[in-house]
Amino acid sequence: MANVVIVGSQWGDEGKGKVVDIYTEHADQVVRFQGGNNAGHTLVVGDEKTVLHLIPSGILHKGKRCLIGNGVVLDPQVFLQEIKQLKQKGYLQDDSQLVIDGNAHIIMPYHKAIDVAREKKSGARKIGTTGRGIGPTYEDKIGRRGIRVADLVNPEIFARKVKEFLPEKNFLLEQYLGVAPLDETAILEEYNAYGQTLAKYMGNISLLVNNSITEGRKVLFEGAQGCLLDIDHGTYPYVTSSSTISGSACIGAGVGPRFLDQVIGISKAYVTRVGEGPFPTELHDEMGQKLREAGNEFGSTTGRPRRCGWFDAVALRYAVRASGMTGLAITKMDVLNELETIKLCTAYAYRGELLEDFPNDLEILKECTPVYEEVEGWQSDLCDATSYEELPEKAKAYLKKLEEVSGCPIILVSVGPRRDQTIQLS
Ligand code: 2SA
Ligand code: GDP
Ligand code: MG
Repeated sequence: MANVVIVGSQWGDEGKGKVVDIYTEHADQVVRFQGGNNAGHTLVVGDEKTVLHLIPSGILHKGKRCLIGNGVVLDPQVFLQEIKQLKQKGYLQDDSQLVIDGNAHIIMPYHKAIDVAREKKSGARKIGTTGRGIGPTYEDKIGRRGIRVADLVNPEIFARKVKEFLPEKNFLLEQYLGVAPLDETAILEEYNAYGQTLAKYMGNISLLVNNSITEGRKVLFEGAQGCLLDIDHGTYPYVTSSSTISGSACIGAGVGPRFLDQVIGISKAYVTRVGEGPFPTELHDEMGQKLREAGNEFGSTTGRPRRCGWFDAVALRYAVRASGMTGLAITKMDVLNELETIKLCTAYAYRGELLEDFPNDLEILKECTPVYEEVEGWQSDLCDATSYEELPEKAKAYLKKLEEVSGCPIILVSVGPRRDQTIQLS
């Protein structure tokens, strides 16, 4: 296997965690390069379910190095808690398996407080964030007033930065957002303790990744959220605050684009979205409810019910283009098992026009309605299928159709949450 970037090709929760876990077998290192603990990546091995928010989804494989790149924003409390839980389950017995880049930015208590208070104040205009402080942390990174992992592990620098930044944050919290200010001493005490525990995991990810590639070892880059949540290419402002497309792997891990060989986009056999923002194929009826129940569509981080809708080829073609996808993994085929007929959107209708390309103007997207094709369902259980040949003809026909309308080859099909419920086509 080559160096592979895995990204979500919808609005997140496509099953990236599961696919990364499977591909880890062929890789030496797995790197997260953007986002933070807004992500929830679920792995199911046998009967054991693990939900990861920060630590790369390769961590269940002994001896595979898991790296958190400079592009990630890190909540140290969540990071340490995740380490503890993995160790309790018998994973991560060797601490050198996990490395976090010194330049990754720290999510501070004021970032979380600002995120939550801003959403509350926005009322109906809210984004529907996870409330984990992601946006405010990236704002400070770009504004050059961030605190990085390397600062956190150095108590002097950390104290100087907190003293410098906290008054402005408290002013915003108290005077504009109307919530309680935060106490400097309490922050220093809590975060100094995190810094000490975390120090042993700090390293230089760009160096580790590039050395590995130069030595001919393979690297898997694990994206979080999905292409349509990208800060530049997504449905702005209803997006996350990082770049979620494949190119982000270069920036968030410090590696040149010439080393990225393949880009695998993960897509459900239908679509979900959590949070606000336009979603042309959303189903507000019983069918939407049915998909939510059959697919257990609830946020892996917040538990929020996910909005559900039919497969959207217009959005997928856009994601394939923006990320330069070389292959698709189609997940959750089994969720459609019982349906008599299945719809898929192949174009949008907009003021009497037919749009085949995803509009990059949100005002247009908001008015788009889906143009559907309808196909017959297979109405049988796919959960135990272990090869493409075993799939019912109608399931194969649906996959062929998805391939045709997305313009990208399907290389993996997932028929259940477990690791073994996976069919690899190439
Ligand atoms: P944020 O918190 O600033 O990143 O939120 C901004 C938007 O990004 C969406 N977002 C997500 N969408 C899908 N899944 C995500 N992870 C969790 C999961 C979500 C959960 O795995 O289920 O548990 O609710 C994720 N993270 C961010 C978010 O909904 C906003 O639309
Ligand atoms: P991620 O953020 O892209 O890693 O996805 P999440 O973990 O947030 O959400 C995907 C959910 O679908 C998780 O609960 C997975 O266990 C589950 N899942 C993944 N693939 C399949 C599949 O093929 N079938 C079913 N039924 N569930 C799946
Ligand atoms: Mg998720």
